[in-house]
Amino acid sequence: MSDFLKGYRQLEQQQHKEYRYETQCPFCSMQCKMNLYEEKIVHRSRYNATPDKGDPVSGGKLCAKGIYAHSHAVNPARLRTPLLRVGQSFTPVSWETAYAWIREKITSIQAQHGKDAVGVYGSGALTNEKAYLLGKFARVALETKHIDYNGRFCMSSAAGASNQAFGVDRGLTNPLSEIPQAGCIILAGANVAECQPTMMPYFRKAKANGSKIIVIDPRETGTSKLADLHLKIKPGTDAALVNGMIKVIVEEDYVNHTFLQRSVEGGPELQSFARSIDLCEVSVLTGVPKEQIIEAARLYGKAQTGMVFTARGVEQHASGVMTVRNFINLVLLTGKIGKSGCGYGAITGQGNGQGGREHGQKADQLPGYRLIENPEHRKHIAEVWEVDEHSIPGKGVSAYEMFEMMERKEIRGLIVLGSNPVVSSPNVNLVESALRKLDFLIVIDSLMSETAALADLVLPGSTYLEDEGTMTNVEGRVILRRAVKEPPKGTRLDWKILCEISALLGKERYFPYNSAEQIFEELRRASKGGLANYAGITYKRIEQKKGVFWPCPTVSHSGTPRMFIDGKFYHKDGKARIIPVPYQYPRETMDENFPLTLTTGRIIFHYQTGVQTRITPELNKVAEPFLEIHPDTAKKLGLSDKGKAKVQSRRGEIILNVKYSPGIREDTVFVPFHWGEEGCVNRLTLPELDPYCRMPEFKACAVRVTPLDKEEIEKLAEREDVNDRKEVLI
Ligand SMILES: Nc1nc2c(c(=O)[nH]1)N[C@H]1C(S)=C(S)[C@@H](COP(=O)(O)OP(=O)(O)OC[C@H]3O[C@@H](n4cnc5c(=O)[nH]c(N)nc54)[C@H](O)[C@@H]3O)O[C@H]1N2
Ligand SMILES: Nc1nc2c(c(=O)[nH]1)N[C@H]1C(S)=C(S)[C@@H](COP(=O)(O)OP(=O)(O)OC[C@H]3O[C@@H](n4cnc5c(=O)[nH]c(N)nc54)[C@H](O)[C@@H]3O)O[C@H]1N2
Ligand code: SF4
Ligand SMILES: [Mo]
Repeated sequence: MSDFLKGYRQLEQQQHKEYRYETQCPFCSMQCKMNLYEEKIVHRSRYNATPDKGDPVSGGKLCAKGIYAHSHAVNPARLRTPLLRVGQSFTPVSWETAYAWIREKITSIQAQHGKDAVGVYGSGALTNEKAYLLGKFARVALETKHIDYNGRFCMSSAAGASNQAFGVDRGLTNPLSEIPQAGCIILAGANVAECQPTMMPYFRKAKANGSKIIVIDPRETGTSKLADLHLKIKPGTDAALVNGMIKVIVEEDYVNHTFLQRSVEGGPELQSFARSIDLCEVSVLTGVPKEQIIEAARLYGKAQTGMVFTARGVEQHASGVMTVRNFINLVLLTGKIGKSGCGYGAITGQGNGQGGREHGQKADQLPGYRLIENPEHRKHIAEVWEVDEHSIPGKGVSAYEMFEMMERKEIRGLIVLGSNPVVSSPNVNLVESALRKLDFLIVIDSLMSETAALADLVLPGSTYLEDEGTMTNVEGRVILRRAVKEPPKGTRLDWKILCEISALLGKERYFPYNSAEQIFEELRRASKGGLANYAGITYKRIEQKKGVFWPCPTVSHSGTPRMFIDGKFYHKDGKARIIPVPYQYPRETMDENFPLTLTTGRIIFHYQTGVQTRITPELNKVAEPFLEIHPDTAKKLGLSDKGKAKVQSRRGEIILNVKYSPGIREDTVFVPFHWGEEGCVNRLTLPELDPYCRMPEFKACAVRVTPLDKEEIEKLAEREDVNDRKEVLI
């Protein structure tokens, strides 16, 4: 060994350090706890994540995304300095320069065009503290009514339906630990195996206990493999399918009459509506054989206990609220709620999909699920915020509608925290155009997302390793994530950035926090008495109890793992609501030009718009955007497996790799939404919005799929060649 090498080895030994961080995965709503080990050798670090065996939620497991989650946070691609656009490119600038620019932009745009000319766009990935702060930042620092967030695209229809039916919206009415006690489980438009992989053992255990599992999905998935009955439904027809099931439940009398009489409004109307349903018609509409509809109804109806879960497959439709209400109708009609192994669950998606929708980053909302237009609610929050009640702006518009306002130049400046709408919004061609029209776009992100790439100013924010705060998981359990690392040099904590911008606008006295915990303490007071009541939750209690379920009104209250015990709901009269749900067709009709239904969703290795997972080689294995299509359909169209196809809707077109999948319906194709630019499926999706909650119709639009013509093949080859050369240069 040379002297140099010997010296280096010695140095390695001297400087070899090992750290263990107790953290949790930043991705999906399971929020699995983990130990992250860092082995530091001279200037290099090696990381290794292992599950926390004591985690009551994940049962001591992690999926691949969790194992590699640290990769995006410690990635060399991490942004390290504010970047200001100069012409077509970015120039690194100091925080002082960035802040001077921000002050000038915000004050001049608001002076010229009014306070509401600046908007804020938040995220269900943010901690409760940041989501709460962002809502306050918009209303108090910017004094704008325009704030909304990516959760609008996520489970807003389930939230709307739960509020209407139960008078409150908590994703799961029961803890996960009760799943194995359910005699029958319905998973509707939910691909748990890929989207919440560590939740699967609960379903496996249920199955081992004899539970019957019904999966409703147009495709075979990892989840449908578990099913005793897989209803391979036509996208967008779930409400009709449920009507068919309700008919059987009413006619064969699996109805819980005592429960209906005591705890539910609307029972008789639904029962008489059910009698008018024609099962043959339902079968034609949904593409599900009549016998299967009857079997599903009997399995669920006869079971002593049962749980119904919905996810984005049934929720991301322009009639999402009513469809979810029909699934809740099933639950209420049979009285399968409020008991062990009996309940309803909208499986939340983002890490803080639940908490993110409770504390004021929605256009119509104040913290604790309060309503911005309710005078009493405004009064309570004004007191906590120490502002004049009248200074709190009114209700703004929903996420997609904000982009429409930008397109019309009614919103002229936007601040984005924790989202990548250029890839995740429906009809992104409009979103891109709208963002380009802005006088300023500020994006706070730790990585250069497609949206950040369009910004005028990018601020390097924080990741889960640096950011302390609470997240409310899929069960409604509030858990605490401690910060384990200092923000890398040049970056700042998101919540500090918001406080600093508030100070620039002369509002520092309303943002006096020194820690995330102080923000949480204020959130507790703000949520007190609200539906999502966190008043009794403290950091200490969360740590002691491994999470506290809301509502938790006082520090002596033990939290609420199961909702609606004894059939008591949150409407004033204590009753739940059921109503007939006449079937509505998907907004876009298939015709000879656009004959196939496109539905969209996820795969296990990527998270959302892929910003955090595409940069991880281990996760980026399925690197190419693809189109899942039935081989018979593909062959009729002249498409070969692994070849290319052009997919066109009435709004745009993209080119994708073909993936034969005998498990998908022949009239349906599926594309994941994890890629931007040319692979972005949201160039095709349509911006039809649900009338109640403004959820877009991500899960059903009409498309045409064709092979590429000669010219397109040549163009693609040219592009791929350029991309290859780019990689060589890098
Ligand atoms: N790997 C991974 N996990 C994730 C995420 C991710 O991006 N990647 N994102 C997280 C987030 S934010 C969310 S919201 C959740 C989403 O979790 P899910 O909602 O489970 O995921 P999706 O793939 O969007 O949709 C679920 C299923 O709905 C089916 N489907 C499509 N259209 C219809 C329809 O009309 N009716 C019915 N019944 N089914 C239909 C699709 O075929 C798909 O299998 O996942 C979370 N977890
Ligand atoms: N076609 C189609 N479109 C969809 C869906 C679908 O099923 N089909 N699903 C919809 C759903 S359910 C969702 S939830 C949305 C998700 O859509 P988005 O929220 O737009 O997607 P993400 O990839 O999660 O974007 C998060 C961005 O914020 C950054 N980020 C994450 N956490 C933090 C943080 O704590 N601080 C800061 N500063 N930055 C952070 C990430 O680096 C990333 O750039 O997409 C929706 N769009
Ligand atoms: S992505 Fe979800 S299931 Fe996977 S490790 Fe992270 S939190 Fe757990
Ligand atoms: Mo989501």
